Amino acid sequence: MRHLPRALAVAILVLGTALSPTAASAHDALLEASPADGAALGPDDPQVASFRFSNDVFPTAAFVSITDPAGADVSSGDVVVAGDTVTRDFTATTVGTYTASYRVTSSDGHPIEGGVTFTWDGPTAEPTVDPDDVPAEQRGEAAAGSPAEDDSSDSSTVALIAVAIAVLVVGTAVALSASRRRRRSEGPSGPHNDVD
Ligand SMILES: [Cu+2]
Repeated sequence: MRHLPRALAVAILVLGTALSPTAASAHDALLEASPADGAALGPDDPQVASFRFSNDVFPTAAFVSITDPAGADVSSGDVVVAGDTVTRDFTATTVGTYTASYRVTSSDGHPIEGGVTFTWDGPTAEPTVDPDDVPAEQRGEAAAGSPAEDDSSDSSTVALIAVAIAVLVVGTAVALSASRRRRRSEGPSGPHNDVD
């Protein structure tokens, strides 16, 4: 498979050299990349990588691929060659650094390759949320570190205090009603008067 484009390229190179003495003097250069190298894409930016060269590229041997932060290929659809520009769609779903690479046959018959890296910031700011803004229960589930332990001991202390207050309230109510009952049943000639 790899030999066919190369043989074609060599044939075109020979032909091009024969027709024009200056054709092979220098191979084409990348003039513009989109996204630009180092660019930061937002959620509304088009998910298309394109490369524009100093000359038309050969449509039969043009490759463009885009990889996500984990190195997985997230290119979609076909490589589209339009004159001096090659484009390909991609689908970004993971926040992080992406690489868009190209390999095309330049007009002098030489393969040229390169690429750019850019970041995709994602649809929401969730990954950069301050940990303090996350509810304690979620943090406790997410990590078993010391902050989570502190949170759970805090909440169990609160629970203990709540139980203690409940016991106190119920106990006081029971004691009050018990003493009220006792006073009612004892009356003026109760045991206390006998002791006196
Ligand atoms: Cu060249």
